[in-house]
Amino acid sequence: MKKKSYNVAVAGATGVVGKEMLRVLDERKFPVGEIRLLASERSAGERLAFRGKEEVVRLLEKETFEGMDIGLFSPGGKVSAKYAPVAAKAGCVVVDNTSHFRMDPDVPLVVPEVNAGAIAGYKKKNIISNPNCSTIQMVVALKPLHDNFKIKRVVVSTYQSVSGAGREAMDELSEQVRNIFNMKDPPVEVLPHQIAFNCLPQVDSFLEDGYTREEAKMANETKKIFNDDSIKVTATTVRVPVFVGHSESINVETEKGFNLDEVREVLKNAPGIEVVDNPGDKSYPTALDCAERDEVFVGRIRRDDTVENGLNLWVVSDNLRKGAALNAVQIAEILIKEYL
Ligand code: NAP
Ligand code: 12T
Repeated sequence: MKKKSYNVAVAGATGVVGKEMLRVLDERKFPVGEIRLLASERSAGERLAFRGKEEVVRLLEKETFEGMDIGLFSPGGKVSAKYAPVAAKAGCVVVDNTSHFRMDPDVPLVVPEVNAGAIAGYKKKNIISNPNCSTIQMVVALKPLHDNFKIKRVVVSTYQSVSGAGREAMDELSEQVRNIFNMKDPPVEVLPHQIAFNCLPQVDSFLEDGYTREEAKMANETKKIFNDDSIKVTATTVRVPVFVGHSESINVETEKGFNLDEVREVLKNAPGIEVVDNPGDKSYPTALDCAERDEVFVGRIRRDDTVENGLNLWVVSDNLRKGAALNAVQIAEILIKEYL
């Protein structure tokens, strides 16, 4: 017998991703029985509203997952590493937003529009990973192109908002702007340099080879999600002084030839995509327009005639929604429909 409702634990509920999870669960009428909001001792005891009711935030501990069916996790990589397996063992299927389990071969890495079928593999560990925000919006846009024209190589540069780095980074941008207008020194504590009126070619930390972890995630996760190691991806990830919404300039080379009308058609018909591309009308996606929206927006569609079968795209999405909370809740919806 199917359950009528499911008990949902939100780990990291007070964070920017966790709060978005609560909004998305409510908006999409997810059949929530009990909701359990979890955070650190810093916020335990605080109240957050869910479906018009005040809920008390509890301390995330080993025992807090008893009786829970689904865990939506965004408490940071270290906390997920420790507690996702605890929740999973207690029978709570975890959808984890951190990078910790993404490349684990026994954990599916899922974007429903691309590889919903992979969810079946959750049974090995009772954990499913949500990909990185920058990867999610890119693979949604690439999926119809890969299906129709087979992608050989991708060169991507990102323009990532500060909300990707959490609540403290958003506060830091606000405070820097305020201080600068008041002739005071801007605080630099969360992001690696001043972000106000600046662009930083660093998201996450550096690896030995000169790439950042964010850049490596985009390449590795894309291969895993498409289940295709032949797709070459090279990325430059950049933090920009935007609060919400990641933008990406994506250059694609395909195996098969295409004409631009076909490209527009397959993008328009693909799930989760909205094409906004009318240059005559100054019409293209921007982060401000895409914030609080669910779709992945694609514009500036044009041929790159410096290579055979080259294409340029501008892809924008709300990193807290499709890039995090919405994708996680979509996974949970498939879980309850097909498996729980
Ligand atoms: P945030 O705004 O800084 O929030 C962090 C949340 O984690 C808060 O609820 C915080 O609770 C909680 N937390 C921190 N340490 C904890 C602990 N020891 N025990 C329990 N809870 C703890 O950050 P965020 O932007 O929401 O992101 C959090 C995580 O999600 C990060 O790991 C990040 O990698 C991941 N993320 C993924 C994507 C994606 O690409 N899919 C996008 C953004 C973020 P307190 O209020 O108690 O501090
Ligand atoms: N460092 O989930 O800082 O892997 O924007 C997401 C966002 C890691 C992740 C960021 C990050 C992740 C950021």
